[in-house]
Amino acid sequence: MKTLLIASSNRGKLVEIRDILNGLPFELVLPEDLGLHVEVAETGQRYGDNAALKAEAYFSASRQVRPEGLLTLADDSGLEVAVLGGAPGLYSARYSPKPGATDADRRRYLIQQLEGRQPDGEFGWRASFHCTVAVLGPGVGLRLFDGECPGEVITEERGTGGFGYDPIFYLPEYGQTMAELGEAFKNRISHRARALQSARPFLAGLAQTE
Ligand code: ITT
Repeated sequence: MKTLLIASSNRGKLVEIRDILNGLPFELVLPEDLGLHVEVAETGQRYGDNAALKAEAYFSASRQVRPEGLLTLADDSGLEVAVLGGAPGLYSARYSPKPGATDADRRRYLIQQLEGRQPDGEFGWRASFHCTVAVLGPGVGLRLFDGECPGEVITEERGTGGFGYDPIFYLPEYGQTMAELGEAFKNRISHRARALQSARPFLAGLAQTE
């Protein structure tokens, strides 16, 4: 079975990617399984640029394990809030001035930025999650796949599932936050699920090749 390296250091993402890609004939490996520690400067201006930077860095590091390198999949994602002009967007993972900030700190910081701003949604502030997945490998040129999931940011934290901004990201359609949906359902409708669903036929094709 072919190996697919999941190029991320975010545990929440790793768990979800593993679940969403379930059923594809790949052995999924994580950087830690291979003893790889890769730091990537996310200097791109778009999710696709950063996803490509991550895929390239991990693909290149995977040559330590196998000379031709491993097929590699990276994810760059973020939350865009309309009244904040699309912030935190590309900076979602770094959106708090506090050193060593946690996901909870970033959620609090986001709510602070929204204080005093008129809600533009039915329940809070209109927002959407974005994800771009990059795939790169030996003899496989870079491919990008996008996914989006619209919703609203609310001030009350609800639910314990998922990670990041999930407890304050409300989906009016389902009457729940992303953290209340449950893993299986989030992994059908999330921005990451949508990006990976569109990558699936391409990945399935690669699994057939020698
Ligand atoms: P890697 O680069 O190692 O994959 P990262 O956390 O730095 O991990 P990103 O630069 O793509 O990854 O930042 C994405 C951030 O956007 C993430 O840290 C969360 O704060 C937020 N985010 C992305 N997807 C999310 C999701 O499904 N639910 C909640 N928050 C999410």
